[in-house]
Amino acid sequence: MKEKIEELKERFKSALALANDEQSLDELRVSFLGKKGVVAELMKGLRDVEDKKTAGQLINNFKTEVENSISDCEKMLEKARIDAQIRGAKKYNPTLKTEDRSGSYHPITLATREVEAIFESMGFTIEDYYEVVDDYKCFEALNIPKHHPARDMQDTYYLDNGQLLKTHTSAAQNAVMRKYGAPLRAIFPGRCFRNESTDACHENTFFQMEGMMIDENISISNLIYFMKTMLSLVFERDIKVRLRPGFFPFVEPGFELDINCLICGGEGCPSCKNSGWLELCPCGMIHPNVLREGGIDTEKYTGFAFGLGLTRLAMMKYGVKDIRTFNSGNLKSLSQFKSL
Ligand code: FA5
Repeated sequence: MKEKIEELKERFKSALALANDEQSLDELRVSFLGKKGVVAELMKGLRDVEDKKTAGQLINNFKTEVENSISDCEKMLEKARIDAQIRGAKKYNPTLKTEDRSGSYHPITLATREVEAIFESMGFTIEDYYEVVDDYKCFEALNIPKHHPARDMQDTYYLDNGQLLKTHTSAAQNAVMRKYGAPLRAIFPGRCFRNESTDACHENTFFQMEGMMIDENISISNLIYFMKTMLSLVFERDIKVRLRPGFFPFVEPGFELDINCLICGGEGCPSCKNSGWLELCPCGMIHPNVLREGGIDTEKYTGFAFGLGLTRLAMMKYGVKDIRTFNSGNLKSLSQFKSL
């Protein structure tokens, strides 16, 4: 039995060296670990062996070795796939020099237009809204009364007359509900402002795109469908996303939708605060208080809303490592997006 297993080990090693994609690795797994595979045959053969205990141990060790090698190889293939995706993405090059002085669209404009076209094709209207709003629109209409702790998350810049620079595109939710009533499907991109320290993934001035869909029988399945469709069309490839519970007073339930950082492939870097994940698009089912405040009949209608971080999306899409590049006004950097 010992010699036989040694021989099988050699056979497995040679076959593993040739398995350079998921399909061949799967075939190898079936041929060694499947119901009618090599290990199963060895187990059957135990019947005719005298020292069953020793032979059984040898077979089990061999099985564990095969399982571990296949799992290691799987991880390597997955890493190689992600690396290739990152290398293949259109990359921003901070050292590129250009003599061309003609104008070009800002990458945020390009990303905004692309996402707008995607939602327009799914029946959403595109709305514009103010940058200076009042406390009611930014907070109170969104179920965030004065002195609610959720306000601490979104400090902003206040004008002498009590108005403020909007902290999120959700500030337009109430106006859009009042404009159209239900049913509605709308997106509204806009510039947002927050009084907070900047780093590679935080700016004090950045863009979001809000989306809302209100109709009869709208559920979380609709929300997930639209989020998945949007992300696969924007990135044109499969990307890893994770959905986790998130608290926002204007949705119930609420979720954080993160994407695997495309700058480092999930290993952790300054662009994702070393977590491997980037918060991109919080979302959830619109809270009944918010619907009621917008004049919507909550007995009949439900809806979802999301707040896509457009500037972060542009970072990931174009491989820009530091969000502050976008507001830098550096023509050498920004003119690279001309050809897109
Ligand atoms: C909000 O602003 C909520 N209004 C989003 C929302 C809408 C939730 C509708 C539920 C329903 P948050 O503060 O997490 O949530 O910001 C949303 C996204 O904007 C973040 O995931 C991130 O991608 C982006 N963002 C937030 N702050 C910054 C910042 N300082 N710099 C760059 N992007 C930011």
